[in-house]
Amino acid sequence: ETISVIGLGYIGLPTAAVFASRKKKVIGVDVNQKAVDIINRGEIHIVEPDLDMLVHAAVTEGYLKAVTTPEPADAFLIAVPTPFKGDHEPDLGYIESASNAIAPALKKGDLVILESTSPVGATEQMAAWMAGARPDLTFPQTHGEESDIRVAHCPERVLPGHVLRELVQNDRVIGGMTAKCSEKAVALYKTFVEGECVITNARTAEMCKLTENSFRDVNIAFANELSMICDKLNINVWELIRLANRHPRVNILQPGPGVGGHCIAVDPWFIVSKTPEQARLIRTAREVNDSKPEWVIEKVKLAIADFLLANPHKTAGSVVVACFGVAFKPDIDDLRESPSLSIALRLCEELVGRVYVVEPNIESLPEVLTVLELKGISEALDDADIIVMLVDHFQFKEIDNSLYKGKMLVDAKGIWQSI
Ligand code: SAJ
Repeated sequence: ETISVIGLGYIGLPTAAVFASRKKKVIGVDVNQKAVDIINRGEIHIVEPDLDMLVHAAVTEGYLKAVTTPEPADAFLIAVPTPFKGDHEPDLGYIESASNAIAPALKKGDLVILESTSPVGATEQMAAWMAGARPDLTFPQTHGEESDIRVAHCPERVLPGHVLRELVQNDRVIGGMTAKCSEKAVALYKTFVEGECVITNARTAEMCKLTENSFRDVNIAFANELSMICDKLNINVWELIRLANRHPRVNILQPGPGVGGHCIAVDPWFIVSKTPEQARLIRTAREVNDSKPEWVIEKVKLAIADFLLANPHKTAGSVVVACFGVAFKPDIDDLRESPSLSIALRLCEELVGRVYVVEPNIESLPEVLTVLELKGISEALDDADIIVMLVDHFQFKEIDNSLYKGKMLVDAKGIWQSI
């Protein structure tokens, strides 16, 4: 049995490597020739703990190879990006290209699984694209249980930074277009999934993944809204949340500088775009979370004004602002869609003084970010007039309070509980 994984990114590559580690023959497909070359050397082009070892072993033992054009296989897993276009409309362009790319390689009896997080209806659309490209084969939308090709949606739900563990241990939602499609998909995932494989239909599986991330987004928005309310009312939101969470049925999440990453800030829009009139709370939660970076920037500007008032010998141009943390969440090096990074960049653009960033999880900034000055913790503590705490990395929690003396603090994560 050969498994082909289309899209060798943050989900596809770990999935391909885990199948290969179970001694399955895996063909990874990616349009990016550079990524393909790196993988075929037994190396990786993304950051995920332990993935390098797994890929290295899989490639050297001959279970995993990467190519740019799909080859015949028994199961095809599609793990390509599903971004949104300008007006928060999902862009299924990558799924369409992947469907058209695998179509020539399909044969009777094959299983095609969509893993990408997708708006409701995307799996049926994918099957329609494949059917259009291969009129000689039958698909579930027209031939039900008798179809030549089986199609299912099995969304991934792994947490970046813990992908290899969660791939194996999490329960998996399996949404076949028919019962046989689901059965075939369960048999495939059982190769490595130790969690339960729970069967449903494709549309419910699509909505399930969107629901999970929207649930988290709405809950984070609640915490972020509380932080802005408490600021107006002169109440410490961190203490407030700690107290409220002592209630046995209350469990409020933590406010922050906004919501980052490539899932939680995107997926709720897939629900909103399908049902704009009904999805009022989900849309508002997105707007609340998206407004938080701007709110933090205003706080920094107020802090600078206060600092200049208290230090009349200083000029705006000589003020040093240090942003602590630019990753999208604690204890990772992932800068993608990071609200703290966007705050640092905006400050850099708008302020006349200097902007330092402190990010213990990276050694150097990517070239596009070199407008920012990357500094170590102690240098930033020495030089900064204003400290903006944006990510609760463990290294920042360990900093001794006395080292902040005389600085203006803007704390979006409650490390010093100042805002
Ligand atoms: N955040 C807060 N306050 C909190 C928790 C998180 O502000 O109390 C922020 C984080 O700082 C970050 C953002 O939310 O900017 C998202 O972080 P996260 O840890 O909640 O989630 P992700 O994006 O790393 O991964 C999520 C997970 N989904 C859920 O927990 C429901 C993961 O299981 C999914 O697989 C992943 O999205 C995905 O790929 O969809």
